[in-house]
Amino acid sequence: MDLGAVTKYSALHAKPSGLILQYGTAGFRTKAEHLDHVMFRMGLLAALRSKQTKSTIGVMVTASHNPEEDNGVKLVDPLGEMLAPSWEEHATCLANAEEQDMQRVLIDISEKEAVNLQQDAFVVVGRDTRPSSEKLSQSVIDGVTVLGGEFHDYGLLTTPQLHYMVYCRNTGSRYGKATLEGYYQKLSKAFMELIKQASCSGDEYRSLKVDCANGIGALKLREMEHYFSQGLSVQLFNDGSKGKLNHLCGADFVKSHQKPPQGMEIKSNERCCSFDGDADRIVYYYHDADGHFHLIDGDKIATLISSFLKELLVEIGESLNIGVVQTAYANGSSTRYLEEVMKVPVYCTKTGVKHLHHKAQEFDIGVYFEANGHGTALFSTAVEMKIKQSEQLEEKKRKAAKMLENIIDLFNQAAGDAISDMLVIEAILALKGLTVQQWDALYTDLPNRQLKVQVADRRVISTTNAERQAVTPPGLQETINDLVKKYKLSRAFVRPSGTEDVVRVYAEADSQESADHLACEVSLAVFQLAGGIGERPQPGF
Ligand code: NG1
Ligand code: ZN
Repeated sequence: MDLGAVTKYSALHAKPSGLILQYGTAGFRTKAEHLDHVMFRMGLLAALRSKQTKSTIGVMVTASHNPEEDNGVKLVDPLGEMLAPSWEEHATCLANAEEQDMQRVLIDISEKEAVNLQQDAFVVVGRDTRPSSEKLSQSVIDGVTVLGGEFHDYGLLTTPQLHYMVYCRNTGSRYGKATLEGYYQKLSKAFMELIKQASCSGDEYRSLKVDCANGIGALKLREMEHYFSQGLSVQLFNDGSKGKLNHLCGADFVKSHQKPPQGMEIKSNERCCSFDGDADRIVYYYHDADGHFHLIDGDKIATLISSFLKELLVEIGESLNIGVVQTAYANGSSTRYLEEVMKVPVYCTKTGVKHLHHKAQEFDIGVYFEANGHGTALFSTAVEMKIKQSEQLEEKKRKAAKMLENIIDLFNQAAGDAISDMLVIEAILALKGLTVQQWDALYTDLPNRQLKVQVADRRVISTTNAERQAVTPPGLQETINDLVKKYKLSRAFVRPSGTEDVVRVYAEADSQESADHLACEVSLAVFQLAGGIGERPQPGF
């Protein structure tokens, strides 16, 4: 390690003194102008991680659904997974080191992790469409090269596409070719093969309106659409030609405001979906004949996908197991439906896809989705073995095995992916002959409300039981329990956000009015017991 060069180049990406940032659920995320030094240092860290794992590491420059002025960075581990926890700590240490301590921190990390500094390093870099992203990704590359690492800059990519590239490169291309062309071909081929089997693929299954959040999803979907246009025609809105990224549009806006995005004309019963700013989340929705808006969120997506996969497993007649993984934000109706009607085991983990991903790996088929639309399905080698042996099976079973094989190919197993989830959903709807209303009618969501509360230090709130109960500050959970008792079919919880400096409050109940009241009362309790700052939460928010 040429420490002299590190010091020299680091000075060109100097850290504003006093700035402290945390590697959170989604990496580092803040105003773009504060991130240059973080990017350079994440380039250094990615090179070290690559040397240690003797594998390609990915670095993605994006702030997902956050405002256009923000940016962020996260590292992608060899199998397309989120960075290992001990390295998240190194990331935080390195990002917060003052200039004069940089050498020491780098040596510390290398020693702790037994990094062979002579080893080659290879890092792939991708970025979203934010104006700040190009320059910031150049800073990442500076960091990689200072440590003698090589790199490939993919330029503009969705986050899941970068995960895919990393996965392909580390599995000797068995999974797919590590190019955009490879990604488009793999997914489109699987999609076209799947829908060939649909008996009822009338016109209504063939078109979909997509709100691209004015982000990278628009560019990539446009590049891809001609690969699958024989099976599905997509109409793109908020494609970035006019509006601002994530502003009044995109999956996060639609989910949290429970209303359609701006810039999209919706006729009754038309199937629509929204991506977020880096295209790793997707939610569906439609307007019914009375003009009412219906949201189909990650929970209902998980329900559709897991019920279809369960049917395929029954068809094959195997005792392979399937499980669904959710977070505390999952609508109570979805959990009840999955457990009681579909008889699928459901597990709850902490917020953040890495937790869900980890749990989902315990099953032969693990379907995981956050309510906000971030998720995928994972398949064990036992499932793949079964498919391989299916040649000897009777016709009907062989067909189910073939579908399963195409679905595995269609899911980007490395990460939740809006494009791949969209194609899976469209294929299932066509195969099952389901309209968007029929899908929506599987169960009725409990009315719910999510709010944010500002507190002086959100760490005063600690939680247990997959974030469903507050342990500190004292008295908060008891207060929440008392408030919840006042409403029917109600539930509420609070947790500190891992990506923003706020406490999140969630409430659901039998009516929207009750959910709104409960959320407001719980917010007030947080404000009073956890050191609220600024304006007191008001009814009516
Ligand atoms: P935080 O800020 O920790 O609530 C949010 C989302 C997560 C996840 C991360 C990463 C909610 C309630 N929270 O986390 O699900 O997507 O961002 O982007 O949607
Ligand atoms: Zn995202």
